[in-house]
Amino acid sequence: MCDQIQEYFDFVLPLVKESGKELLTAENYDVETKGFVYDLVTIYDRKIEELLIKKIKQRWPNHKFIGEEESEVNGIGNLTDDPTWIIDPIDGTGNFIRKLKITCISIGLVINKEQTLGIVYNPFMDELYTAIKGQGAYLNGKKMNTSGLKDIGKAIFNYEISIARKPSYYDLYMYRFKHLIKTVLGFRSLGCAVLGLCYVADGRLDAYQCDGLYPWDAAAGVLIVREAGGYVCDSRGKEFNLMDPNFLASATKTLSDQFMVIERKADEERLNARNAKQEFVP
Ligand code: 2AM
Ligand code: CA
Ligand code: CA
Ligand code: CA
Repeated sequence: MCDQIQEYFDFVLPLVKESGKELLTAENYDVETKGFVYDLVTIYDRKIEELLIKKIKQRWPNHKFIGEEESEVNGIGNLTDDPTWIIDPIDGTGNFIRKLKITCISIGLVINKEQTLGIVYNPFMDELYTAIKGQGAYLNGKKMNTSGLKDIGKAIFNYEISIARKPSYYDLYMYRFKHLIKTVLGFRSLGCAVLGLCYVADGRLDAYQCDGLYPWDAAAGVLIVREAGGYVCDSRGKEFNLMDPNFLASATKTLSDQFMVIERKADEERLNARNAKQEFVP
């Protein structure tokens, strides 16, 4: 099994790197929206995903795929026990369009519903994050570890605040923000879910949280955080679910528990406010 996963890894890695290099010279392309004004897509998102799927399918015709752009057409299928590649051809499309160099290509492989490998490449910084389950996580070939932080008061915390644009997430995000801004050392919002996770893995960030995402936003990155010694749970402190990805990824379990204490207070306040509103009959 190990040799087989290594074979998958060795096949896909150059495809990801070549696709990444193409982004470096991208100019004069159209930007479309996919239903919401903030949900952007370019020819590069589509081309990269198509290429990865085509090449892997040629080599392993039985493999399955869950990709952001093909899901627009086919929907997100159920995750089976078959080897399934989960692809975000460009994560941080908004950053890419504005030449903000926090953007990457992300691919993860899930077998028997277990995350087995993750490859993430940011061509603009020439940073390659990789992990194979049980073998650690690497940045450009060098073993990575999280910061190991255990004190929320010293944490640099990344929170994907732009998700609060979705009306169903607005209150949740605002209450959490209100409580956490007074607690953590620093707040960031990078606009790239996958690199947010990778930066927890390499210790640039201490924690990263996001709700309302999709499998491709989390597949490779969550494995990379775990292989770097980090702790990942869902946004309520329960087990992370790849097919309904909301998560808190932290340098340590101790840090994660500290976040959960604050967030439970925020949630309580939010629910009380909602109940009070509902009870008010003018
Ligand atoms: P994307 O760039 O692949 O779309 C901030 O926008 C982060 O949230 C990005 O990682 C982005 O991924 C992700 N995201 C997930 N769903 C989104 C949505 N509906 N609109 C914008 N960003 C979304
Ligand atoms: Ca997108
Ligand atoms: Ca994404
Ligand atoms: Ca994307």
